[in-house]
Amino acid sequence: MATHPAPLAGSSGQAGLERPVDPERALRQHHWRLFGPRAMKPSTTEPGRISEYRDVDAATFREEIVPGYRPAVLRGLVAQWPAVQRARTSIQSIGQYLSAFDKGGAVDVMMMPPHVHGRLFYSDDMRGFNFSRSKASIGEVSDKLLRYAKFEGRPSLAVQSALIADCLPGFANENRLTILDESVLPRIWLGNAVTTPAHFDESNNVACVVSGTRRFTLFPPEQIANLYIGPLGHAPTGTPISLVSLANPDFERFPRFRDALASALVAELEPGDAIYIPTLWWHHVQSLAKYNILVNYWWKGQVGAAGSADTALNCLLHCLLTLKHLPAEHRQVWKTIFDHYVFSANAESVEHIPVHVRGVLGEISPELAKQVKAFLVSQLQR
Ligand SMILES: O=C(O)CCC(=O)C(=O)O
Repeated sequence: MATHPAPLAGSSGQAGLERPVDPERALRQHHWRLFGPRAMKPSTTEPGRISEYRDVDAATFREEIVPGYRPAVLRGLVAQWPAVQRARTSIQSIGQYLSAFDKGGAVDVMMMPPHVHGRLFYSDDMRGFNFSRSKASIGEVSDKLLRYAKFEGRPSLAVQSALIADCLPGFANENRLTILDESVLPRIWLGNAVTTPAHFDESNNVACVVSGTRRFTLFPPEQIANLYIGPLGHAPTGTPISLVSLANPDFERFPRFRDALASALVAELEPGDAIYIPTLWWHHVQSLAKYNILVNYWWKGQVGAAGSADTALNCLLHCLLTLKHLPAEHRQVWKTIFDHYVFSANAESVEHIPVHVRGVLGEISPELAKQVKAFLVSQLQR
C-alpha cells in the first residue's frame, strides 16, 4: 500500500469526528424502528424515494415538475454531455478533459484531514470549521484528486459552487442544459468523498452528476424544527446547516431527528443523472467516489431564468433583530400585519389605495426597488 499523500497547503482547523456509516442503511434502520418490517421491503412504493423521470424536456420540466414543488430525479438528463462520456471512460480521462479548459482561474478549495471522513462541519468548539481553505485552479485540484485516488486514508478536498464561466471558460458551450434558460449560469463542485450537511438554498436547483456517485437525502421545508439547524450567520457552507450527523445520529441529543428521518427522501445519482431540488428544501449531499464532479444551476423567480440576488434570509435576520424581543402580544400583532401585507396578501388588501400612491404595496418597479433599498441602507446605518 502506498504512503499517505501530502496535504494541500493551508492552515488546518480543529477537526470533528465522524464514523463512516452508510446513511441509507442508517435511514432504513430508522424506518424499521419507526414503521416495522414493511418499511424495509424494497418496492416501488417504498417510502423515501424521490419521483423519477427519464427523457425530460423543457416543457415537462417547467409545466409539470417545477409547479409541483417536489424534488424529482431526472435520469439521464445530461448523459450525452462530452464530460459525462469522458467520466464514464475513466477518472484520468475526465481529469484531462477538465484541465483542457483551465486557464488558471483560482477557486476556493476546502481541505479536511482524513479522520473527519469528509464531513464539512464546525470545529469542536463551533467557533471555526473543521477544514482549511486555500486557492488553486480546477486543473490543480483535479490533478491532486487523481493522485489522492491512489491512496487510502487521504485528506478530503472540495471545490464548491465555483462559477464555470470563470474557472473553466468554454466548458459550458460543450455541455449544455436544455431545460433551463442560458442565463442560468452553471457552477462546478469537484472533490473526493465529501459530505455537505443538510441545508437549504434560496434558489431552485438542477444538479447534474458528471463523475462519481452522489447520494441526496432531502427533507421537506417544514422539517426545520426536527433538523436542529445551527447558527444562522456562521455556517461551513454559507447557509445554515443541520447539526445532526446523518451517518451517525445522536438521538439522545437530537431526538426529533427521528421524525425528520421518517420524511426523508433519498436518491443516488450516477454520471448523466440530475436532480431537481426546489428552493428551501433541505438537502444533505454525499459524494461517494474518489473523484466526483457535479455541475449545478441555481435560479430564482421565473422558471428556468436567472433571477435577482435578493435574499429572504437577510429579512429573517432583520426580523430577529427587531421583532423577536418584543413582548409576545406585540409580536402577535406583527404576525397579523405580516400576514396581511406579505404572507396572505391579496388584491383586496390594497384596492382602497389609489394605484399611483400604492408604493411598495403595489407593483414594485426596478426603480422603486432601488429607492427602497437605498432607504433601508440609510435606516440600518443609524
Ligand atoms: O454536492 C454537494 O456536496 C452539495 C450540492 C448542493 O448543496 C447544491 O447543489 O445546492
